[in-house]
Amino acid sequence: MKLMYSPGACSVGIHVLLEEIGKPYEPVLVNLREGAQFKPEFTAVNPKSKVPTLVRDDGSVLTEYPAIAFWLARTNPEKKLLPDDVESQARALETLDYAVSTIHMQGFSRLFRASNYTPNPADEDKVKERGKELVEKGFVVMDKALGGKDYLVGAFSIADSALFYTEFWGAKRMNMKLPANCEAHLNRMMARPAVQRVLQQEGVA
Ligand SMILES: N[C@@H](CCC(=O)N[C@@H](CS)C(=O)NCC(=O)O)C(=O)O
Repeated sequence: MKLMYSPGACSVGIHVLLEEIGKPYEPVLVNLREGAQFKPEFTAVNPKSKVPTLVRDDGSVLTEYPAIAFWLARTNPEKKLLPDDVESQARALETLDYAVSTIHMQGFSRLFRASNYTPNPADEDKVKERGKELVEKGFVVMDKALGGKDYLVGAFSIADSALFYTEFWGAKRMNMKLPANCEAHLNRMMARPAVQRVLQQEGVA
C-alpha cells in the first residue's frame, strides 16, 4: 500500500492508523504547499487533488478520510480499530464524521484557506473568525462526547485518529486552548508510540 500524504495535513490521522496496524506501507510525500496535489503525476492517481489518498496493493485508489479509515478497520479486524457492537460502531462513525466534515472541513478550512470562502480579501478576517467559532463549538461537542472516557468510544478507534488531527491543529498550529477532555485526549494520543513515530516521520513532532 502507498499512503499519499502531506506533512501535518489531515492525512496524519490515516498515517497513525497505518502505524497502529503495523503492516508494511510506503508513505509518499505530496507537498501541498508546493502545489504537488495539482500536478499531473498526482491528479492521475486522485483527480480530487486531496490527501489522504490510499493506493492499495491491487493498485486501486481509495479517497476520503472516513472511507479509508473504515476500510483499514474492516480489513484489519484483529486490530480492533472499530468496536464490535453496532451501537458503538455507529457512535464511532458519528464522531469521526463530525471531526472531518464539521471541525475540519467547515471550521479549519475557513481558518487555513479563507480566500476560498470570499472573493473579497477584506472579508477574510471575518471568514477566519467564523472558522474559529465553528472549531471551538466542535471541540465543546467532542469534549462532552469524551466525558469519563479515554477514547471516544471507550477503546481507541478510527474516530480518535480524526479527532486527534483536529486537536493537533488546534493546539499546535493555532495555539488554541482545548477544553479539558480534548486536551487530555490529545496528550493520550501523543503518548501512543504509533503517533510519535508518525510525527517524527512527517517532521512535525
Ligand atoms: N474530505 C476529504 C478532505 C481531505 C482534505 O481536505 N485534505 C486536504 C489536506 S488536510 C487537502 O488535500 N487539501 C488540498 C488543497 O488544499 O489543495 C477527506 O475526508 O479526505
